Amino acid sequence: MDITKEFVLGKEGITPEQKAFFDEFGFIHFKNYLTPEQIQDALHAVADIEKEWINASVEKINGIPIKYGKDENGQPIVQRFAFSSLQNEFLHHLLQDERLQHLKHFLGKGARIAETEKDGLVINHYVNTGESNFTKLGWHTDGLRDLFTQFKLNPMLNVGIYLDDSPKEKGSLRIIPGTHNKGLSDMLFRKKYFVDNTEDPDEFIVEASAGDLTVHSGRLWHRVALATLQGAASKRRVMYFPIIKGKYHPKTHRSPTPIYHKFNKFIK
Ligand SMILES: O=C(O)CCC(=O)C(=O)O
Ligand SMILES: [Fe+2]
Repeated sequence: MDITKEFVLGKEGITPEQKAFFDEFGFIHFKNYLTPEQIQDALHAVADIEKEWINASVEKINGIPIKYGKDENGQPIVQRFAFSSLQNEFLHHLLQDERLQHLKHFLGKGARIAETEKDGLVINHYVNTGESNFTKLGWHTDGLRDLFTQFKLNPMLNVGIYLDDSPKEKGSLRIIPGTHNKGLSDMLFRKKYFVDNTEDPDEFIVEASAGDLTVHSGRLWHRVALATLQGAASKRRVMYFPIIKGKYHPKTHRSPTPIYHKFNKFIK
Protein backbone atom coordinates (compact mmCIF):
# COMPACT_ATOMS: atom_id res chain seq x y z
CA MET A 1 0.00 0.00 0.00
CA ASP A 2 1.02 3.61 -0.58
CA ILE A 3 1.77 5.39 2.69
CA THR A 4 1.04 8.83 1.16
CA LYS A 5 -2.60 7.92 0.57
CA GLU A 6 -5.14 10.15 2.36
CA PHE A 7 -8.74 9.21 3.15
CA VAL A 8 -12.14 10.66 4.06
CA LEU A 9 -13.82 9.68 7.33
CA GLY A 10 -17.43 9.10 6.35
CA LYS A 11 -20.60 8.67 8.39
CA GLU A 12 -20.86 5.09 7.08
CA GLY A 13 -17.79 3.94 8.97
CA ILE A 14 -14.31 2.65 8.32
CA THR A 15 -13.85 0.90 4.96
CA PRO A 16 -11.92 -2.38 4.62
CA GLU A 17 -9.22 -0.46 2.74
CA GLN A 18 -8.86 2.04 5.61
CA LYS A 19 -8.63 -0.79 8.14
CA ALA A 20 -5.98 -2.60 6.06
CA PHE A 21 -4.00 0.65 5.67
CA PHE A 22 -4.06 1.27 9.42
CA ASP A 23 -3.11 -2.32 10.23
CA GLU A 24 -0.11 -2.13 7.91
CA PHE A 25 1.29 1.27 8.92
CA GLY A 26 -0.12 1.91 12.42
CA PHE A 27 -1.32 5.25 11.15
CA ILE A 28 -3.96 6.86 8.89
CA HIS A 29 -4.69 10.41 7.65
CA PHE A 30 -8.21 11.70 6.96
CA LYS A 31 -8.61 14.98 5.04
CA ASN A 32 -10.99 17.84 5.88
CA TYR A 33 -12.57 16.30 8.93
CA LEU A 34 -13.57 19.72 10.34
CA THR A 35 -15.18 22.51 8.32
CA PRO A 36 -13.43 25.91 8.26
CA GLU A 37 -16.18 27.19 10.56
CA GLN A 38 -15.62 24.41 13.08
CA ILE A 39 -11.89 25.16 13.06
CA GLN A 40 -12.62 28.81 13.90
CA ASP A 41 -15.03 27.79 16.66
CA ALA A 42 -12.47 25.37 18.09
CA LEU A 43 -9.79 28.10 18.06
CA HIS A 44 -12.17 30.43 19.92
CA ALA A 45 -12.83 27.70 22.46
CA VAL A 46 -9.09 27.22 22.94
CA ALA A 47 -8.63 31.00 23.41
CA ASP A 48 -11.43 31.05 26.03
CA ILE A 49 -9.89 28.24 28.08
CA GLU A 50 -6.46 29.84 27.74
CA LYS A 51 -7.66 33.19 29.07
CA GLU A 52 -9.36 31.51 32.02
CA TRP A 53 -6.35 29.39 32.95
CA ILE A 54 -3.88 32.27 32.65
CA ASN A 55 -6.09 34.52 34.81
CA ALA A 56 -6.51 31.83 37.45
CA SER A 57 -2.87 30.58 37.20
CA VAL A 58 -4.12 27.02 36.78
CA GLU A 59 -1.18 24.65 37.26
CA LYS A 60 -2.80 21.27 36.79
CA ILE A 61 -6.05 19.77 35.66
CA ASN A 62 -6.82 16.39 37.24
CA GLY A 63 -3.16 15.99 38.15
CA ILE A 64 -1.84 16.78 34.67
CA PRO A 65 0.49 19.82 34.53
CA ILE A 66 -0.47 22.61 32.13
CA LYS A 67 2.47 23.86 30.10
CA TYR A 68 2.85 27.64 29.70
CA GLY A 69 5.15 29.70 27.53
CA LYS A 70 5.21 32.85 25.43
CA ASP A 71 4.09 33.33 21.88
CA GLU A 72 5.76 35.18 19.02
CA ASN A 73 4.66 38.51 20.55
CA GLY A 74 5.95 37.74 24.03
CA GLN A 75 2.39 37.15 25.30
CA PRO A 76 1.78 34.34 27.81
CA ILE A 77 0.09 31.32 26.25
CA VAL A 78 -0.85 27.79 27.18
CA GLN A 79 1.29 25.35 25.18
CA ARG A 80 -0.13 22.08 26.43
CA PHE A 81 -3.75 21.82 27.59
CA ALA A 82 -5.24 18.72 29.20
CA PHE A 83 -8.87 17.65 29.66
CA SER A 84 -9.95 20.59 27.46
CA SER A 85 -13.29 19.06 26.53
CA LEU A 86 -14.29 19.00 30.21
CA GLN A 87 -13.72 22.76 30.34
CA ASN A 88 -15.61 23.77 27.24
CA GLU A 89 -19.01 22.86 25.85
CA PHE A 90 -18.04 23.28 22.19
CA LEU A 91 -15.02 20.98 22.47
CA HIS A 92 -17.08 18.44 24.41
CA HIS A 93 -19.69 18.52 21.68
CA LEU A 94 -17.03 18.09 19.00
CA LEU A 95 -16.03 14.77 20.56
CA GLN A 96 -19.59 13.45 20.30
CA ASP A 97 -19.50 13.43 16.46
CA GLU A 98 -20.71 10.03 15.27
CA ARG A 99 -17.80 9.74 12.79
CA LEU A 100 -15.41 9.51 15.74
CA GLN A 101 -17.24 6.46 17.06
CA HIS A 102 -16.16 4.59 13.91
CA LEU A 103 -12.49 5.09 14.79
CA LYS A 104 -12.91 2.62 17.66
CA HIS A 105 -13.00 -0.05 14.96
CA PHE A 106 -9.22 0.35 14.51
CA LEU A 107 -8.77 -0.92 18.07
CA GLY A 108 -11.55 -3.51 18.14
CA LYS A 109 -14.33 -4.51 20.50
CA GLY A 110 -14.66 -2.68 23.82
CA ALA A 111 -12.79 0.47 22.70
CA ARG A 112 -13.89 3.85 24.08
CA ILE A 113 -13.15 7.53 23.55
CA ALA A 114 -11.39 8.69 26.72
CA GLU A 115 -12.48 12.20 27.70
CA THR A 116 -11.93 11.76 31.44
CA GLU A 117 -9.01 9.29 31.40
CA LYS A 118 -5.28 9.69 30.72
CA ASP A 119 -4.84 13.42 29.80
CA GLY A 120 -8.27 13.69 28.14
CA LEU A 121 -8.40 16.08 25.19
CA VAL A 122 -4.89 17.52 24.92
CA ILE A 123 -4.11 20.59 22.83
CA ASN A 124 -0.49 21.11 21.84
CA HIS A 125 0.60 24.59 20.79
CA TYR A 126 4.10 24.61 19.30
CA VAL A 127 5.78 27.83 18.29
CA ASN A 128 9.44 28.31 17.46
CA THR A 129 10.60 31.41 19.35
CA GLY A 130 13.15 32.07 22.09
CA GLU A 131 10.49 32.30 24.80
CA SER A 132 8.48 29.30 23.73
CA ASN A 133 8.43 26.28 26.03
CA PHE A 134 7.28 23.87 23.37
CA THR A 135 9.01 23.72 20.01
CA LYS A 136 9.41 19.97 19.35
CA LEU A 137 8.93 16.52 20.89
CA GLY A 138 11.50 13.71 20.76
CA TRP A 139 10.95 10.11 19.63
CA HIS A 140 8.43 8.16 21.72
CA THR A 141 5.41 5.89 21.68
CA ASP A 142 2.28 7.03 23.54
CA GLY A 143 1.41 3.62 24.98
CA LEU A 144 4.52 3.21 27.13
CA ARG A 145 3.12 5.70 29.66
CA ASP A 146 0.69 2.98 30.80
CA LEU A 147 3.61 0.88 31.93
CA PHE A 148 4.41 3.56 34.53
CA THR A 149 0.86 4.24 35.65
CA GLN A 150 -0.89 0.87 35.27
CA PHE A 151 2.10 -1.49 35.12
CA LYS A 152 0.93 -2.94 31.83
CA LEU A 153 0.57 -1.93 28.19
CA ASN A 154 -3.00 -1.41 27.05
CA PRO A 155 -4.07 -1.10 23.44
CA MET A 156 -4.62 2.53 22.51
CA LEU A 157 -4.99 4.95 19.62
CA ASN A 158 -4.17 8.63 19.59
CA VAL A 159 -6.44 10.76 17.41
CA GLY A 160 -5.16 14.15 16.22
CA ILE A 161 -7.30 16.99 14.90
CA TYR A 162 -5.33 19.82 13.28
CA LEU A 163 -6.21 23.47 13.94
CA ASP A 164 -3.34 24.84 11.83
CA ASP A 165 -1.72 23.71 8.63
CA SER A 166 1.33 21.59 9.33
CA PRO A 167 3.75 21.49 6.38
CA LYS A 168 7.18 20.00 7.05
CA GLU A 169 8.66 23.47 7.57
CA LYS A 170 6.69 23.60 10.84
CA GLY A 171 8.45 20.46 12.01
CA SER A 172 5.42 18.21 11.65
CA LEU A 173 4.66 14.80 13.03
CA ARG A 174 7.20 12.18 11.89
CA ILE A 175 6.28 8.52 12.24
CA ILE A 176 8.09 5.26 11.57
CA PRO A 177 5.45 3.26 9.70
CA GLY A 178 4.89 -0.31 10.86
CA THR A 179 6.62 0.05 14.25
CA HIS A 180 3.28 -0.60 16.00
CA ASN A 181 3.79 -4.31 15.24
CA LYS A 182 7.39 -4.87 16.25
CA GLY A 183 6.99 -6.21 19.77
CA LEU A 184 7.83 -5.05 23.27
CA SER A 185 11.61 -4.73 23.09
CA ASP A 186 11.36 -2.51 19.99
CA MET A 187 8.78 -0.39 21.79
CA LEU A 188 11.11 -0.02 24.75
CA PHE A 189 14.50 0.35 23.09
CA ARG A 190 14.31 1.43 19.42
CA LYS A 191 15.21 5.01 20.43
CA LYS A 192 16.05 6.95 23.57
CA TYR A 193 12.64 8.16 24.72
CA PHE A 194 12.11 11.94 24.23
CA VAL A 195 15.87 12.66 24.27
CA ASP A 196 16.48 11.56 20.68
CA ASN A 197 14.93 13.90 18.13
CA THR A 198 17.11 13.08 15.13
CA GLU A 199 15.93 12.22 11.64
CA ASP A 200 15.34 8.52 10.93
CA PRO A 201 15.92 7.16 7.40
CA ASP A 202 12.56 5.38 7.59
CA GLU A 203 10.51 8.26 8.96
CA PHE A 204 7.43 9.49 7.14
CA ILE A 205 6.45 13.16 7.46
CA VAL A 206 2.77 13.70 8.13
CA GLU A 207 1.96 16.95 6.36
CA ALA A 208 -1.58 17.84 7.38
CA SER A 209 -3.86 20.82 6.79
CA ALA A 210 -6.06 22.56 9.33
CA GLY A 211 -9.19 20.42 9.78
CA ASP A 212 -7.49 17.10 8.99
CA LEU A 213 -7.67 14.15 11.35
CA THR A 214 -4.98 11.53 11.94
CA VAL A 215 -4.98 8.33 13.96
CA HIS A 216 -1.85 6.57 15.20
CA SER A 217 -1.37 3.46 17.28
CA GLY A 218 -0.15 3.81 20.87
CA ARG A 219 2.73 1.52 19.89
CA LEU A 220 3.92 3.57 16.91
CA TRP A 221 7.22 5.45 17.18
CA HIS A 222 6.83 9.15 16.38
CA ARG A 223 8.24 12.61 17.08
CA VAL A 224 7.60 16.27 16.27
CA ALA A 225 10.61 17.89 14.62
CA LEU A 226 11.80 21.42 15.25
CA ALA A 227 10.34 23.86 12.71
CA THR A 228 12.70 25.43 10.20
CA LEU A 229 10.34 28.43 10.25
CA GLN A 230 10.45 30.93 13.10
CA GLY A 231 7.87 32.97 15.00
CA ALA A 232 4.23 33.20 13.96
CA ALA A 233 4.88 31.22 10.78
CA SER A 234 5.87 28.19 12.89
CA LYS A 235 2.67 28.08 14.96
CA ARG A 236 1.20 24.57 15.08
CA ARG A 237 -1.89 23.70 17.16
CA VAL A 238 -3.19 20.13 17.27
CA MET A 239 -5.78 18.51 19.52
CA TYR A 240 -5.28 14.90 20.62
CA PHE A 241 -7.55 12.47 22.40
CA PRO A 242 -7.06 8.78 23.17
CA ILE A 243 -9.19 5.80 22.28
CA ILE A 244 -8.51 3.04 24.77
CA LYS A 245 -9.53 -0.37 26.05
CA GLY A 246 -9.23 -2.05 29.41
CA LYS A 247 -10.11 -1.01 32.92
CA TYR A 248 -11.85 2.35 33.39
CA HIS A 249 -9.48 4.81 35.10
CA PRO A 250 -11.24 8.18 35.30
CA LYS A 251 -9.29 11.11 36.74
CA THR A 252 -10.48 13.75 39.19
CA HIS A 253 -8.97 16.85 40.80
CA ARG A 254 -7.56 14.47 43.44
CA SER A 255 -5.58 12.42 40.88
CA PRO A 256 -1.79 12.37 41.43
CA THR A 257 0.66 13.59 38.77
CA PRO A 258 2.08 10.62 36.80
CA ILE A 259 5.88 10.40 36.97
CA TYR A 260 6.43 10.72 33.24
CA HIS A 261 5.08 14.28 33.47
CA LYS A 262 7.89 15.18 35.83
CA PHE A 263 10.28 14.60 32.90
CA ASN A 264 8.10 16.59 30.54
CA LYS A 265 9.19 19.88 31.97
CA PHE A 266 12.63 19.33 30.47
CA ILE A 267 11.16 19.13 27.00
CA LYS A 268 11.27 22.36 25.04
O1 LIG B 1 1.85 17.20 18.18
C1 LIG B 1 1.83 16.13 17.60
O2 LIG B 1 1.49 16.02 16.42
C2 LIG B 1 2.21 14.90 18.33
C3 LIG B 1 2.14 15.04 19.81
C4 LIG B 1 2.51 13.80 20.52
O3 LIG B 1 3.12 12.92 19.98
C5 LIG B 1 2.12 13.63 21.91
O4 LIG B 1 1.59 14.60 22.51
O5 LIG B 1 2.30 12.54 22.45
FE1 LIG C 1 2.89 11.11 21.04
